[in-house]
Amino acid sequence: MKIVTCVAPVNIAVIKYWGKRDENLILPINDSISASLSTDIMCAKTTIMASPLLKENKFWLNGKEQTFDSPRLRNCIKAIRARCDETLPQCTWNIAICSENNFPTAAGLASSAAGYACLVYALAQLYEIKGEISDVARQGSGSACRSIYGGWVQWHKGDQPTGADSIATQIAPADHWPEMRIIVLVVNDCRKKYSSTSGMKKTTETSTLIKYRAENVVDQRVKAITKAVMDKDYESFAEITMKDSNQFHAICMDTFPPCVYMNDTSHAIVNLVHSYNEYKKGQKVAYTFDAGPNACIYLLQSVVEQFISVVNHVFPKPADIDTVEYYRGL
Ligand code: 2P0
Repeated sequence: MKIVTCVAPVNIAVIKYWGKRDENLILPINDSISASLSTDIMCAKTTIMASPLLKENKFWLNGKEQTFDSPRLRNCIKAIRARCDETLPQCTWNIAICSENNFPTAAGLASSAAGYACLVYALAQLYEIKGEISDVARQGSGSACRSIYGGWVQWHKGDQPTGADSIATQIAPADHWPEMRIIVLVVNDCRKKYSSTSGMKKTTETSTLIKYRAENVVDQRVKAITKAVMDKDYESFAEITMKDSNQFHAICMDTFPPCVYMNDTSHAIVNLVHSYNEYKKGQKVAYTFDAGPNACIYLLQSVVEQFISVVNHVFPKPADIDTVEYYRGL
């Protein structure tokens, strides 16, 4: 019998992934960039047991048994097994997978990213695989390839039809910018109305703006934000982050029928951030929203205390926002 346990981080994109050029291999139409959060607050944890005594493969997610026939799960296992030394005994044994997230699943907090990254990393440990695995995590969920690494991470869209070059690389480790913090303002922790997968499919089928973004906007933003991260230039970083979030949601609105992920509270947070930045005479706080209403706020440690007190003043508990849930360095 062999047992492995791994944890993987949640990542929050600052240049968004939205739209695939290949649905099966999960190949994106543009590069994306994210930061991975520290795993001691928000993470996925997966334990896998391989044993000759197991009669069949088993999978539990957050304590609930799941079927083993999800094509994405099967693709990940198949791709990892293709890289393993078949003479290892565990290659012939059935496996039991137990995964859990310590944060709301499918509330736009990248649960599938951390979950698949963790699963693929744990499988790689189980089958003693060395080398690149972000391309396998990508086949579980696109954004999962970025959660294979800590710190600042770029997912390169790649050019090859096989997806071999559609991988993630680390731009800088977490300790490169130790003052950076992320606050997640949990507006709503229900499951989202439409999944990212179906939303982005509808976008690529119906939006004209998405093509403009992929061809004319993203590459230049990737270069500029990479430079901002490397130079620790917060103001440039903040402006690009907010503009990219806004463009992503504009494209969601350009989808037909539209994918509406942000709600009135989300927009109130946007207004609050801009008012705060105007008062401070510079970009001191940056929001970004994924496929849900929750706000992720990137800011420097020196601003955290004041900004949280402003949030608590404007959204007193227990009003629209449940609470300021987490804040943490990368
Ligand atoms: C991102 N999102 O870059 C963007 C921003 C949501 C909004 O990556 O179909 O769950 O599994 O590849 O990875 C969500 O997309 O979609 C996502 P699939 P995934 O973080």
